[in-house]
Formats: sequence, structure tokens, C-alpha cells
Amino acid sequence: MIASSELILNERGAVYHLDLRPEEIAHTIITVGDPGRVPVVSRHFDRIEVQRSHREFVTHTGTIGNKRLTVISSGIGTDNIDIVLNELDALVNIDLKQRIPKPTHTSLQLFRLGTCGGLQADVPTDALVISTHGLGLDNLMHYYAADYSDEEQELIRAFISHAGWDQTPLKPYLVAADPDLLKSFTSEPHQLSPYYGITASCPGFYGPQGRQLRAPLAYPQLVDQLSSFRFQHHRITNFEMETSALYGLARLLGHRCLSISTIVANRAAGTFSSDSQKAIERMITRFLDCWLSRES
Ligand code: R1P
Ligand code: URA
Repeated sequence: MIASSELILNERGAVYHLDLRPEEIAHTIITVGDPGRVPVVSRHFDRIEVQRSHREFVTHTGTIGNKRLTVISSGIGTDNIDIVLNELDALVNIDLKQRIPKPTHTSLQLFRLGTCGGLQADVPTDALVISTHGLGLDNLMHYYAADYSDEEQELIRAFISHAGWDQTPLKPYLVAADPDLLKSFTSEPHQLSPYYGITASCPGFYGPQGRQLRAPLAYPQLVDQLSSFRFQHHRITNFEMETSALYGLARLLGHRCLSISTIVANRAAGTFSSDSQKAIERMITRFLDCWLSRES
């Protein structure tokens, strides 16, 4: 039995941070960082049946036609993804009354619709990028007993050697996207975007993404180190702050995940989107069209 200190439920019988009960989520879930993006997504629902909000975690569950889906905000960072993924998993795979894992496993389909910084000159501002892998510059997955494939280990070794990070305290990890979702959304007839690549997830927006305002940086070459990395056909296209943990925890818990982002800040070109809300709306519409046509 899982103790009440480990799996905390509130007075509604809902999981502690998300304030959600099992019947309040769908098995297809869109995660966004910004709580303000939740209604922008759920505007596309035909009907919203559940609306909950606690801290940065805003949730709307509803339907488009006969398809049920949930959109939830994670707030910023992989530490929040730890909460979101563990609590969503508990909602489907733990019997909350008896506080024991359920005998049969339910796999969620998770999609992140985020924003990011672009790292390659040929991937323009406002473009959509699909993450083939999450490169974790954060340390969340080091707290879990996760396994990594030979390809993932080869890629991370190649990156550490390229960046010259063997002698630094940084210990990046790398996790691949769900292969079926990746294949489906990067090829016709459901191709979301021609742009895809490794997404670096950083534990901050300024120093950890090589932005110098007034604080001096320990890794001033970070943007160059990321953008110049090449291994076989792989390169790092973009960075943001959640994908590595989403991919790592989703796989560890038996869920399928694909991360999709709109480039709002193009670090290679030194520009910011002139209308990021319009570009984000395009991502949402495009994703829902592709997802619905794939589901039908
Ligand atoms: C930083 O501005 C935030 O924007 C990106 C980063 O991952 C980070 O969460 O994603 P969202 O727009 O989804 O929050
Ligand atoms: N989100 C990030 O994390 N970085 C950017 O540059 C833009 C959005």
C-alpha cells in the first residue's frame, strides 16, 4: 500500500498538485507550459466537460467529435514535469482508494505543444519542430533507474565529447521520442512539419541557455556547442525546458510521448517572432488536424 505521505490526495480525493480525479482526464493529453495556452487549445473542443486549476496546473478535458482529450499546463521546467507525469500516471495506473498499483496498465498518449528557441539558421522563426530526442541538460532523470538504448548512449557520448564536457560537473542524458508517434507525425499523410531534430532541455532560460544579461556565464560557448553538434544524421535543432523529462518519465512509466514546439526565439538569427501567438495558434490547429485525421 502506498502511504499517504507518498501519494497525497486532497479532500476531493484528487491528486495533490494537479487537483484531478481519474474520471477528469482523457487518455490523450496535450501538455503546454503556459497556463494561458490551455484555453487557447480547448477553444477547439466541441464541448468542455472539466475545468480545474491549482497552482500552475490548469486542466481542461473535453471532446472534439467523439474524441476525448485533455489539455494541461505544466508551468516551466523539468521539475514540474516530474509532478505532472507522476500524478497523471497515478490517475490511470494506481487504485487511489486502495492505494495500490492497478493489475492492468493504461498507457497515455502525451503531446507537448510548446515554444522553444531555434538553434539552426535554416529552421526559421515560427517554424514547428518535432523532437526526435530530448537532450537533458537538467538532472531530473538521474533520480530514476532508467535504461537507455545503445543509440541513446552513443549519441550522448558523442555530444559530451563534442562539447568537451567530460571534465565538467554537467552530466547530460538523452531519451528518444516514442518511435511510432515520431514516425507518424514526421511522414505523410499526417506530417506536422518538415523540421525535426534533437531538442535540448535546459534547467533555466538565461545562463542554462547561454543568455548573458548581467550574470557572468560558466559556459559562454553553449549555443555554439549545441548548434554545431553533428552525429550521423542527427543535429540539435532547438532548446526549451521540458522535453527531456517528458520523454524520460513517459517511457519509464509506459506512456507514449511526442514533443512539438514553435520556434519563438531564433538564437542563430538573433530574432524573436513578430507574432508568436499567431504561430502558436497555427501549431495547435495543425496538430489537432493531423491528430484527428490519424485517429479517424
Ligand atoms: C520559457 O519561456 C518557457 O517556454 C517554453 C520553455 O520550455 C519554458 O517552459 O515552453 P512553453 O511555452 O510550453 O512554456
Ligand atoms: N523557450 C525557451 O526555453 N527558450 C527560448 O529561447 C524560447 C522559448
